[in-house]
Amino acid sequence: MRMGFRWFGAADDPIPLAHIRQIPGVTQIVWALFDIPAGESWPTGRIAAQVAEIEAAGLRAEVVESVNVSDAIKIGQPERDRHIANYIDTIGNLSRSGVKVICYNFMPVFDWMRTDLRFRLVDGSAVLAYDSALIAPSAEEMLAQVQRGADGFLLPGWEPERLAQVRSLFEAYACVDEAKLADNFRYFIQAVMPACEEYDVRMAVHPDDPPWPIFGLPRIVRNASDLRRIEAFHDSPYNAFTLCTGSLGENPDNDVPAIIREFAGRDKAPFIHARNIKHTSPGSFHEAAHLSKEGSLDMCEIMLAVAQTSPESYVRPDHGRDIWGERGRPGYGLHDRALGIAYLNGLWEAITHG
Ligand SMILES: [Mn+2]
Repeated sequence: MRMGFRWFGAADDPIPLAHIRQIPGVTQIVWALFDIPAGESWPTGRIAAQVAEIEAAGLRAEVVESVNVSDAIKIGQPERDRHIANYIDTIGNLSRSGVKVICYNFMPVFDWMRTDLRFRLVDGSAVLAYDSALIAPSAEEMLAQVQRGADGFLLPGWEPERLAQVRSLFEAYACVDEAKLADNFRYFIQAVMPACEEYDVRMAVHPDDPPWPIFGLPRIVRNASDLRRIEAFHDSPYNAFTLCTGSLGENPDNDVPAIIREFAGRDKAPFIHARNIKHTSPGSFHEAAHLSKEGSLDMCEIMLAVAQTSPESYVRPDHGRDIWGERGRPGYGLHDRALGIAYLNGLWEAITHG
């Protein structure tokens, strides 16, 4: 297990690299250049500067999350070929700075959805929550609701300039059903795979969050059978998955340890997001501390599956709670993610101890 921590860059993340370096076992920063719009190429100089900053702090920068896939690629618009050429450029540029894994998603319009970014647990901590009864009647209202809850932080996947056009985005997706989205996904994967294989950079698609359709938009990365379909686009370790235990686990029908065993067992899981969630009612959940008994997922069984099938995978805690008075970017504070890492380290040591 190579433990990482997601970081939003010195200008936009209140957590200094020096503090992350002090969390036992963390060797990797999971990073991105958040200001570059989807569809554009990431310049070599910008990449090298960011990697140098991370390495100067005594950490490594082998996992990027995310290089976003443009809506034109997802929709299948004419400019997709230019965007794919830029994506291929980015793959080559990242490889020259030592990047090994690119996490991305193939969700239309919304990268992820919650109805409450500060849901209070009984212990006074705050977490991200999704209550199907609280989904706003329109995407615009939902968007406003989420942005109000973000306290001015830029949320990954919720770039305001893109979402300002949410209505026209919905219109553009009107002709994209599940089959069309899957066709466009296949087209993208088959186009980038030669570069991934040449440059030794693995694509790792993140599951849909939540793993069911929202606002009538199709979702095609929801469960094991969806992952098998994506795997068949191009069967190679370079066409792989970010197995996010929380996103997959939000649907109680998904057996998360079994999914890890299946796909990591075929060397298709270079990156794991470890997160616990608690099911509340059908279609609803809130996030939880990493400890198994605080949520609905068996985190020990999950780490055992990783240890037995893919012990070299990159792992990061996913979202954490807001605790101890910290008021950070929702889900991405320091304290509870550090606690999550300490717990995952403990599970790992117990599981792998000779
Ligand atoms: Mn995740």
